[in-house]
Amino acid sequence: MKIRNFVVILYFVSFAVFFFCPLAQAQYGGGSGTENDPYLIRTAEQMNVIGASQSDWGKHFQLRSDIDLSEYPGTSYNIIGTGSMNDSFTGVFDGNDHTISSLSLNSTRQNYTGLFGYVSGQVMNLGLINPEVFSQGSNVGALAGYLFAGTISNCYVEGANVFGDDYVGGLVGTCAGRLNKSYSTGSVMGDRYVGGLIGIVGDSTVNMCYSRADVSGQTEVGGLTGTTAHEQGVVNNCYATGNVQGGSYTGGLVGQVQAGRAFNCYSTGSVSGDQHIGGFTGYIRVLGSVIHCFWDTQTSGWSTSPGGTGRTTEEMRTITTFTNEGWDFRDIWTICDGMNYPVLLWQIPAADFLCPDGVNFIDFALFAQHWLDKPCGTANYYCQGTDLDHSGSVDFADLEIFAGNWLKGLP
Ligand SMILES: [Ca+2]
Ligand SMILES: [Ca+2]
Repeated sequence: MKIRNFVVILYFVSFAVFFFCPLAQAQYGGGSGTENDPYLIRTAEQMNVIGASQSDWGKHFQLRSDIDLSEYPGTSYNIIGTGSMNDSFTGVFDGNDHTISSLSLNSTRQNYTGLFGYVSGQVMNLGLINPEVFSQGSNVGALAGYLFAGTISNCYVEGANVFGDDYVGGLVGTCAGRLNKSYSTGSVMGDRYVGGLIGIVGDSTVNMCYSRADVSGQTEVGGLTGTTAHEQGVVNNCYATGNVQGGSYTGGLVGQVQAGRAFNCYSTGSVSGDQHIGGFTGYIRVLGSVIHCFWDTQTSGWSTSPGGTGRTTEEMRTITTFTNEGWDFRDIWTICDGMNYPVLLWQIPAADFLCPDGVNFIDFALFAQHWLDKPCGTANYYCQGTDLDHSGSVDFADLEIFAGNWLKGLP
């Protein structure tokens, strides 16, 4: 009997060990943190655990729902990746096309402030809605304070309210990695190196990004970035439309091109400041270059810029202005010729069938015209695109997608 009891107890102990060990990971919504089985994040509480679990900063994460962080205001949210290299987020965070809203940070001594403080891993497919970030330190961005040798792609911040000291950007404070297909809207304020998307571009490649954020600062202030500061730094196929208010070294796209290059970019925002101001950039140093770039002389209020070519609003809305300089309107850019400025192909919302830019009544009229049409397929371009889910017919499922895109993509 005794042996039998022992076996029963052993059985229960094994049972408990087997089933309760995974509770160690129950702080997340599932997964084991590997590439094939990432930790799943479903709640604000789970999101806030990551920053407190430094041993997980090299793991894989995936968002499984939209998250509202408003219950973690001030200093209560745990920033992920708090320091420099040794305290960096080196893992992979896949937002899975979800959003995180109401991130609210108020940091006084922290030197790397954002949803992520210091990133040398990957962050992708994530949207931040209405973040409020306030820091009395440097390297401040709603998504990441500092990106070092990592990659951020398909990320955005809408309605940013970002305030910091130096190296302040709507999305990323200091960018010394790769930033692709990302954008920002809202407002950004700082002292030095302040940009709508990025505070400062170091040894970095920034590709197909844009900013509509308004920017203000003291020196090195730009619609997209405050400064490009490294010989290897490149900003390719980007644009900025926000208004820029600076002191010195202030421009519609880049405050100062210290080193590196801006290539195939444009800006349209109004620019104001005291010294070294220009429609596109305020100043270009010897190691810097601006190639095939433009700014709008009317909306910027500037007929001069040390780099770029000034064009009227009408010319800025004409495709040949850009194709004459070799811009790619097949795979990278698109334009409603004569109506809108060029935009990036990747940013066009699904239901924006017709010009002008944005999903409005003109697009709806085409949708209505194809209502209940079938069959839709490759032969008729899925009923001119109105079979949004490619199901073969235009019906309520497509209407739901259309409604979800309503008014998106307006200039
Ligand atoms: Ca449209
Ligand atoms: Ca359909």
